[in-house]
Amino acid sequence: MAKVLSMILAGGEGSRLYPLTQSRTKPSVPFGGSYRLIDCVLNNFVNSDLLRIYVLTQFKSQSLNDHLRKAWELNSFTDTFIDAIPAQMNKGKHWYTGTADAIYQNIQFIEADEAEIVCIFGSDHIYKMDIRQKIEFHKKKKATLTVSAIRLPKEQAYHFGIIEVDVNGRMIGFAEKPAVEDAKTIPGDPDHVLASMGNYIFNSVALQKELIRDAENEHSSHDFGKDIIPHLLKTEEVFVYDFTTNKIPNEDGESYWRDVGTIESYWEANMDLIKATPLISFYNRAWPMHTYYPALPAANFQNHDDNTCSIRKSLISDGALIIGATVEKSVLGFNCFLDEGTNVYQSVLLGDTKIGKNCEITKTIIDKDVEIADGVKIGIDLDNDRKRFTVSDEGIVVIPKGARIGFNS
Ligand code: ADQ
Ligand code: ADP
Repeated sequence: MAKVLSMILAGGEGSRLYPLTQSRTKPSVPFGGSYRLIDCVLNNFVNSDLLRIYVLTQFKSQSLNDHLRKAWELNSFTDTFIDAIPAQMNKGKHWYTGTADAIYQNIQFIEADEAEIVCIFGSDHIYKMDIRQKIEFHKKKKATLTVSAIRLPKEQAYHFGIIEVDVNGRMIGFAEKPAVEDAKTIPGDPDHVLASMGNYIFNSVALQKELIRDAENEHSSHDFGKDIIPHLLKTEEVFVYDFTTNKIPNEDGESYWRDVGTIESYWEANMDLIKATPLISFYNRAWPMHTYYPALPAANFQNHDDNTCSIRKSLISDGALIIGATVEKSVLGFNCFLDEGTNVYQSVLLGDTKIGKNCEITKTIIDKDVEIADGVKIGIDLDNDRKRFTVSDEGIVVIPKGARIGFNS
């Protein structure tokens, strides 16, 4: 196997996920009860035995640094590391202007490394990928760059890089976030497009050359999707890796990949974990999902007087204390306390949450450290909720971190 160096882009502002990104960068947003978004890509690398990783941070990075230190520090005598690199203005007095600039400003780590292959992956997607299989494909095709792709409905084209490919898998066209009417559909399938998954495998030497060329171009926005890929495909061998061919041990269901860039997609991806047959499973022991587990007692359910606990189709993390409350189709992070007579339905609680008696919480995302008084209703009367909270177009209410709701003072 060729020597591989990996760089994870983890500085995204995540403005469409606001207010969940009010105090933390997007890759650090909690997900699925016990995880942070970045855990998916990190588990992909670790489970692929690729353990030489730089994590590039920029916006609001303290929460992410905390998580990386607690969950992902490698203590090893071997040449393995997962190191966070803060933006350091290595190439002038400006922050990263685009994703390619983020890598260019850290080019010295690539130059100093003897890796033949550099993986550059985004960090805010929910999926499992054996990256070794993608590297194998890249080598077989003798590609300079290999971009992973997935088929998506045409209406979503404006969120993604849209790819055109020839019969051999070679990229022949690329448009970053085109208008839906301009997006090139898959030949013979006018309802679907081939979307870039925002993860790239480069030959190291060609990457360095391209980054320097791009940095010298003052008209470039220094972005992989807008500048590097469209340029490289004209001059180099750029190949498209069909994600559906990637096989995870013990799994043979449909390939699952979600960009969780919006409140709606974030909420839906959480709900996907609790379907009767989850669309993505974190139970595969051949593909363990590592993260940080705080020292907490197991979830505790108690009945109280007339109120019996009822927990259905839900994920409940450690530290929970649920007394005579109902939880249905919901995902609860660490340390949630629910008091008697309260109903939580289709909601995502990020953790350290305290909800009083007889509350009704429906289709609501509650960020960390929120306290809710007795008798509060959220997600029932959306017009009223809009006066106090963020409510997405699809009617999902978001309670910001640290809010205290329904108390007099
Ligand atoms: P987007 O996800 O919209 O599109 P972008 O916002 O640039 O692209 O984020 C890509 C990754 O880089 C994310 O993981 C983000 O956290 C990180 N990032 C963003 N700005 C950063 C910065 N200043 N410093 C460090 N990291 C940063 C991309 C591609 C599309 C593709 C989609 C798939 O450009 O072609 O279809 O991903 O979701
Ligand atoms: P998250 O909500 O993402 O879990 P944490 O609450 O764990 O984030 O905070 C992450 C880091 O940021 C911790 O090191 C914490 O000490 C620090 N932090 C959180 N809130 C503040 C604040 N208001 N001022 C300064 N540091 C803070």
